[in-house]
Amino acid sequence: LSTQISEQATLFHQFLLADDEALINDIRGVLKLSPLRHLTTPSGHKMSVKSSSCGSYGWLSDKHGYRYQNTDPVTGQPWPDIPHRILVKATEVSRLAGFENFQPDSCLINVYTPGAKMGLHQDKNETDFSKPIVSFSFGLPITFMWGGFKRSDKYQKFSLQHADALVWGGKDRLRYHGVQQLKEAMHPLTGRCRVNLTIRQAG
Ligand code: MD3
Ligand code: FE
Repeated sequence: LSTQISEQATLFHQFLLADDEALINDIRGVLKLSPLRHLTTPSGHKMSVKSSSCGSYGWLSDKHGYRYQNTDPVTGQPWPDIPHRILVKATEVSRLAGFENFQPDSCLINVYTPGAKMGLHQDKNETDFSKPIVSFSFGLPITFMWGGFKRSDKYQKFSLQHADALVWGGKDRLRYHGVQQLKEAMHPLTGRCRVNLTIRQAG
């Protein structure tokens, strides 16, 4: 079952359900090597999500700006590899959405606890906007905001739920998007949090 959000954005409901526990364990393995941390925006605000990355490039935000970097500043080491199962599911779902030749080299892990949110923004630190982005959601549901090409454009709301996969690219690649505050609740696999992966070809 899938929902066509826009011409080049497709939400595959519960696409990851058969592999949910294995995928969550894969993420736990990454987080043992590169732990979650709060990033700071260039303006000096602490982000409400906690983040880490895996792959050749990890996304960072600090007082110097937003960028991708090939080492984790916490460990001084390269980021952990993207777990094979995550790569397989991401390339499989991107092909279903009509994007061939997607070779992910970066996976941002964002963990939301109740109250955490992400305001409307564009993802534009990647080098090739013709490549899609794939997002995986686990645990508690959240309300996703799907906007236009200006921050002030109206947005539509969709629920992102456990084991959902979302793929977008093409003309929709630079849309403003975000998520509303996570509501207090408990999920059997993740506890009181939501885990979001954004899988990208950054370099
Ligand atoms: C549509 N995360 O990490 S993922 C992010 O659910 C981020 O945690 C959100 O935005 C989350 O950068 C949304 C789905 C998503 C991501 C980027 C998009 C949808 C998008 C870019 C353009 C259009
Ligand atoms: Fe984003």
